[in-house]
Amino acid sequence: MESKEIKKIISSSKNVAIFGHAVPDLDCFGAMYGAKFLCEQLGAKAHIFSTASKDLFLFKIFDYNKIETDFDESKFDLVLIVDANEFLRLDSAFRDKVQRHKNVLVIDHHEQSRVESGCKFYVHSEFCAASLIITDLLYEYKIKISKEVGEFLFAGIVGDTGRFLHTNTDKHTFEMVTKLMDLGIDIQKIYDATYRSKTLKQVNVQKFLYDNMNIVNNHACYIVVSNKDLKKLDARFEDVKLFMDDLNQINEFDVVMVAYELDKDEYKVSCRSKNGFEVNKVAKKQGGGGHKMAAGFKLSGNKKLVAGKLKNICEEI
Ligand SMILES: [Mn+2]
Repeated sequence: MESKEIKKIISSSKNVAIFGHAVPDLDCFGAMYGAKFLCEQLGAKAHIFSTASKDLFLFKIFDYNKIETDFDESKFDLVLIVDANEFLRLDSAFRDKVQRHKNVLVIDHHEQSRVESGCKFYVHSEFCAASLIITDLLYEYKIKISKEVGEFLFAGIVGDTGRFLHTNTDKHTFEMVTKLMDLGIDIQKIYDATYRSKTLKQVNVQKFLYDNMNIVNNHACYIVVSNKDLKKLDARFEDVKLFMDDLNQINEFDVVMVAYELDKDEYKVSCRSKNGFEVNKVAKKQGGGGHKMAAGFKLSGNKKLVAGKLKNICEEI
């Protein structure tokens, strides 16, 4: 699909419902808030739907009051999914209703492992962030970006590039970030909220992760965090996710996998890799997906069983 078609689709819509993936991150929120602005500038009303809890660090940047949880699909003539391209990646609270909708547009930067029928796709995996795709569209349509939205988009790009560290960072990333800087955005505000707000409780989670590393063949690491562990640490899985990039920075590891219990005996495994190891291939084999160096999948079973499965997966890498 061409970028000008997106403009046509949104301009001819009255009410747009915007969704991102489950367990939203900076890029997901950056893209959702940026997409809301894009829709409004093209004359459509837009609503963001998410079940994210209010006390996440994300809401030091994004306005919590702008998100809604009660989705009535009959009120919307367009559903816009950003930063995800499969229904399976959506929050289960909305998945069925979104899937039933007749008019679904997807704007994303993840590689497509399956193509949902009936949806219109604008998927470009060469982009480091969904927020960068939205930034590009805004510039292409010559829409003047507000300082606030510029900060949202910058936050999304910073999030998915790990502060311009990951290999997805390219010349285009910096070109567009320079344009966003011209809007007078406050980048320190974003960095303070994101990287200078670690609590002592979160440091205990970090300590737990370092104390519970299982190293396979001297190059792959897996860690399993059960709900019981989280309770003991008085923490949530979001606190675990904060340290994925830290673990990936350890020299000896090519691959890092951290499993955390989302529901009883249902684990989400977040993966990171470097040195040319492509973790999305591993994730795909397990029914998951993602990017080459950052991907995820699900495993079921108790802590011991999940640890055994992860050990086997790591041995094959
Ligand atoms: Mn993303």
